[in-house]
Amino acid sequence: MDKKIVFSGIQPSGEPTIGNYIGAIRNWVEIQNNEDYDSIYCIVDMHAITVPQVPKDLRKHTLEVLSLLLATGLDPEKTTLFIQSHVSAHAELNWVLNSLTYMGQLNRMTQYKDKSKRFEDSSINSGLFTYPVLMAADILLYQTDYVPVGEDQRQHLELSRDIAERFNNRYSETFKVPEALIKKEGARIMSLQDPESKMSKSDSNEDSYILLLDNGDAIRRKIKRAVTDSEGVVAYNDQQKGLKNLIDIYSAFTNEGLDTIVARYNGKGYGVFKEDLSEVVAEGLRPIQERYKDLINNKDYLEKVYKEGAEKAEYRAMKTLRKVYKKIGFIPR
Ligand code: AQP
Repeated sequence: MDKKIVFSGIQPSGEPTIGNYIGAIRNWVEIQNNEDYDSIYCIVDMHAITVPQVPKDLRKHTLEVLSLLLATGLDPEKTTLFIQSHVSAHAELNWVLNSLTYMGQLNRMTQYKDKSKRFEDSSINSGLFTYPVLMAADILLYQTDYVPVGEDQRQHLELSRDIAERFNNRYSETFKVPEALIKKEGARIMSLQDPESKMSKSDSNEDSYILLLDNGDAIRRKIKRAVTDSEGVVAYNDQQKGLKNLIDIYSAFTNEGLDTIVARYNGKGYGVFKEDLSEVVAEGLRPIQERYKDLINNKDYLEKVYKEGAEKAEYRAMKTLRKVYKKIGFIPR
């Protein structure tokens, strides 16, 4: 039986948060270890420049993200792991798909609306607007069956499907139409400071997120400051959104059911719960952080991983791109 192809990406727009980890990265590791899947994971630096980046920080974050992906358990022997800008087919297919995507569709994208609110009008660029088209190119180049993402990416995935179908209808069957793979648990980890918006690595308020590289003290401080409510009862419901998010995080790190956690803290205050949660998160991140320390200092190994990854990815991506160019009427070189 043919293995199902899985593709996903992460932006090196900062250090990954526990939201990226719970909603995406830990699922990637699980998929990599499942024989039914052939997985491809990409550090999407071209997506990251759609908001302002300091060049030396972008380089630093790209290697940090690569080291963290390896530290969480991605294995280049089992998966294809590469940096987006190393495979030029992404930019090339992006251009073709741009010519197939309607402005009205992009205008409806909520991530664009949210992100453009965070920046001055003068720094909102057309790359931010067409971000989902580049994402479609990433996915469609590899004839992807499944895309494991957090809930925030569902709308972008729908657009990728639309674009694939439109191309197939116009030029004949070329792309596989991908499906989102969104786990119910942890699909949307919220900001610790505003439980109405999702946790994001580029949030300007450091207390809103926990980074995978935060030490025990930082984790304790941020969880202590996390917004809750005045009910004083540890319960899981939509009226106590801050607490609900903290219970989701607890559950993600311990694999315990929500009821078990709520029952354990019955009659205890938020202080005890938050103290224990800090311990749970710090303990959960410790082995990742230890492996990370070795990896980030091994530049030769990191270079070997991303170079070999790019070669494998390029071979596959070019097969699709050649087909696309032929179908739309470009003359082969
Ligand atoms: N808060 C979250 N909860 C669950 N999943 C999340 N993801 C992101 N935030 C959460 C998932 O992580 C993967 C990689 O995300 P990304 O870096 O490509 O872009 P993003 O979704 O825009 O993540 P951030 O952290 O919010 O980055 P910035 O601040 O740069 O925009 C995706 O699968 C995403 O669903």
